[in-house]
Amino acid sequence: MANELHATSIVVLENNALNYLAPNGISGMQLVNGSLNFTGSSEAVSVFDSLDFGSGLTIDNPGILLTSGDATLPRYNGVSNYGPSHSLPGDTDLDEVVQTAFDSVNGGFSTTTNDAAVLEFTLNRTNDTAKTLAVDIMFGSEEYPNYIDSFVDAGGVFINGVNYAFFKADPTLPLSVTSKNVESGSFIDNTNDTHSIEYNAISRTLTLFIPLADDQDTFDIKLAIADSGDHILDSGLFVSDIRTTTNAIDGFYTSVKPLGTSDDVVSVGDDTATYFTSSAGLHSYTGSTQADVFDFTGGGFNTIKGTLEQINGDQVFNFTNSSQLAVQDNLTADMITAEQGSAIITIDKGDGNASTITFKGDYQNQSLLLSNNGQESVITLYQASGADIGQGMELLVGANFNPLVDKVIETRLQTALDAGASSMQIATVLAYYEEISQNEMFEGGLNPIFAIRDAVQTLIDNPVMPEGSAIIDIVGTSVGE
Ligand SMILES: [Ca+2]
Ligand SMILES: [Ca+2]
Ligand SMILES: [Ca+2]
Ligand SMILES: [Ca+2]
Repeated sequence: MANELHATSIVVLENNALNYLAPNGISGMQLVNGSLNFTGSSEAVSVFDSLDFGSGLTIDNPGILLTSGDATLPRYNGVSNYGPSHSLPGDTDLDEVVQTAFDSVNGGFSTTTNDAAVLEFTLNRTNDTAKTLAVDIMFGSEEYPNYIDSFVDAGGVFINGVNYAFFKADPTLPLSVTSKNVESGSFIDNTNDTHSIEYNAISRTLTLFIPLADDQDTFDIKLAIADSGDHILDSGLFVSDIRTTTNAIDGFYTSVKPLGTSDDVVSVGDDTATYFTSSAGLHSYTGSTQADVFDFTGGGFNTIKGTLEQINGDQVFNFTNSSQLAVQDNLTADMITAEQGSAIITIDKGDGNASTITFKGDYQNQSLLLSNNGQESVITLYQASGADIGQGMELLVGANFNPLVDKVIETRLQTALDAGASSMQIATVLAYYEEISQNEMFEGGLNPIFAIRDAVQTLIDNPVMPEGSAIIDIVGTSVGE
């Protein structure tokens, strides 16, 4: 059942772990028969279908929780020191992780681990299109806040013996309760029982992308967690949705997603590489100064907002007519070049700091449209397709303010569509509609029907291509993946 942690036996786990970690299989990969092996106490592992810790902290897919103690722990923070001893040994790979975490802070505490829970298996690559292994993880701990830098329990995700699980893709920030991790904002405080889990602090969901070496086809996966210094106060590693991607992305990203239907989604730190996902609605996303990923395959109307520094190195998946890039700068067409091979957009103001952002995919026969209001320069795809506009209408009409209003909107939008309004223009009306439909009292006697009618009329009266805008061709012939 959803939102529950279920006990499991080691026998069942060793037969079924992949049914939780990858219920639909792992594309391009095959589990090596008999390779699944669990080491640890049976109490230290549980399975789940999905988890919701409140305030947007969710794990949406099935997965496995590995802990250094009890994996069916309470779903509230009842005590500050939860976690049994199993008097079991640690793990040598995790010893190394703890030593790394302790690097400059070891105050004489032990750097050996105890009560390890380790799940291992081997995957064979059966299709070269599998370029990257991706996995969602979350780390929680009782060692926060009283034992920061002293009893630094540790978690790891190892591929062929190499740990890839770091906050901010920084090898000095492994999954552990160190002051560096706390100061970097990697933990969310739960000491006031804000989130429905016993751990005193948890991370956000982190998405790890591990590049799969071209010259290898066998990959040993090891998921592990352990206490350090003693055997008590649990830490836990939630693992979910192991999959491959055909895109060669690598790195460790903090995952951020919209929670409502019109959110301003921001990276959790200015320098935290972030993996943004989208959902239905009208959202903006502000990335970090690191190379972020914007994955809009979840739909919606999506605006990437950022300075040239913030967008540099970023990658966008599914940038469509429902997407726009709003650069917080005063750009002219002569500063922008766009090349095929995905759409690789380079912005160079001539100050020696060129910025590049890539729209992944096939952008043959497409052009970009630049609009500039002096402070903000917006880049969209030039041609809006009827399908996207139709989707916008559906969203708008589906808001169900009341049947009469919906009918008026439908008619007006059809007129706008016939007049060639772009999907972003439709989205602007949508935002306006949502805003006023959320107000119970319409200030100044504003009638929503007439307001919407006027807004749509404005769309119809305005040319599709705003004055002062410019078209930028995406030059070259190569096609991106
Ligand atoms: Ca607790
Ligand atoms: Ca323990
Ligand atoms: Ca511990
Ligand atoms: Ca960035």
